[in-house]
Amino acid sequence: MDRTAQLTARRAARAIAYDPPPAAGSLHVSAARVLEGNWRGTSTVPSRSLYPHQWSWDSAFIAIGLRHVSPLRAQTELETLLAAQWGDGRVPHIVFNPSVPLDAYFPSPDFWRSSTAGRAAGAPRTVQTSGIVQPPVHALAAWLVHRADPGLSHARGFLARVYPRLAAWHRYLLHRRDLGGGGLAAVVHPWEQGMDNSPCWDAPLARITPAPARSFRRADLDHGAPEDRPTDLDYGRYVRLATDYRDRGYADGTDEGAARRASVEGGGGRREGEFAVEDPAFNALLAASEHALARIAEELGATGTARHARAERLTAALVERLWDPAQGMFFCRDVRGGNLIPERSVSGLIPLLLPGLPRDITAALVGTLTGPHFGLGATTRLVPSYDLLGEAFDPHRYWRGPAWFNTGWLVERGLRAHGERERADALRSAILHTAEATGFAEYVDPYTGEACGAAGFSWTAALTLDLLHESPGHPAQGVSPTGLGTFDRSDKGGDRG
Ligand code: 9WN
Repeated sequence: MDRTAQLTARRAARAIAYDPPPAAGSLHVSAARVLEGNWRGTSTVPSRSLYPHQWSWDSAFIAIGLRHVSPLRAQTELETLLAAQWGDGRVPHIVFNPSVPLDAYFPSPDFWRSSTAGRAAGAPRTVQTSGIVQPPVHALAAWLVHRADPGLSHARGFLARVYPRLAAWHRYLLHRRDLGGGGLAAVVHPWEQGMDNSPCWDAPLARITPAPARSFRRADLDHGAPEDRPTDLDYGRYVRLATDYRDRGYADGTDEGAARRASVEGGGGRREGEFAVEDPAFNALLAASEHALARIAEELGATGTARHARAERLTAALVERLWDPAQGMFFCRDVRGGNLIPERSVSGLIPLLLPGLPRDITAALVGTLTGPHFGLGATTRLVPSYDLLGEAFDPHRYWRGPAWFNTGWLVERGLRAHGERERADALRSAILHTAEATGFAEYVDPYTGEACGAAGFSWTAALTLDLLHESPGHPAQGVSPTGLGTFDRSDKGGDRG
């Protein structure tokens, strides 16, 4: 059967029904049990087998769910991550657990050498981390965690302690990472964007000379099926990019001083990174988090006006630089090539999360989400990570088609924020059913819901808890769907102080 016939047969076979959400009680208990099992004392591992350290955006999603079980642990999760922040403001994508053997995950601390190679950029001395970043979900998470138990938060001075770190983190992204000069942050490695193996990276990665496969040993293949994971060639390129960045002292394009210092200290040349991409989800999360940071500032008695304005500027820059009206979605921009990358990824739908998006854009995004490329409510019940009709589509391979729960959660929030209640309810219900049926799988086949990757995955359990507790009839403590309050046009100039 050719590809089109296969797709038609699948579509015909699958009538997408709306099932009511599963019973909350037992699902809460099993989700909480996953988080309990993955808790390591001050933070949570994404997966016991595959990812045995602390990951940055995982921890933000985990904290969003953990707040419904233990607000104290949720605060601690974020504080542990932020304690490993670098002097230049970057929040590393991995904080390593020193008691885990080096060969349990690759690349390990001896590859990143953060405390030496990252010295000029202000890497911490006592804790080992990676040198790249992940999407900035943290201020949003901190705000939601605070709202879950404001009394505890005030008593512990939670917001006052995390605010300066979150502000420095956003400053790093907005200044050091504006590599395209258009007001958006660029990622310098596919791992930074979080959707590692997305077809969006294929073209910019093709320019990178891969590190030889024999020069490193992949630990992911000890746990994951090779046909679901990135190829050795992809890994060779990931390793090359990370090695070059490390050898430049983790200096960014605009960070000449650090590059010079690294060079003097024997860190290698000052060659600019060959990979730089402006990604819609990364920047939408930055804008959403900037709104959340404004709320935090207001809660601390300061004004949030400038931050809200910055979030609106980011939203405008997203539209100006990454929106394609003809395709009805956002695309990645290859900063080195100067062009939009014509691959449809779930990342291009995530700006739906933003309250300040013009109405014609949100309508077009919903059209694309429910149209043939993503099929939500027609051929799929969860949001695929990549274009169902794309050349590179594969329902099982990492970020090249399967549905993830964090992106589903973001799209659900976006639909709800823009008044698409029925679609949001259906997606919420599908996420809850699938999480339960798969034992909180890392990701699933977008057509069949078949479990893929690791089981007992932390953000799947955490976001299940969040959807259970933020049920449509009972929005927790009056928090809006995005957790940001209402920032639509009618609200402008409201309580921003
Ligand atoms: C590299 C931990 C992380 C997630 C990413 C996911 C995967 C790592 C890997 O696992 O990435 O950071 O080894 O593939 O793609 O989104 O944060 O769960």
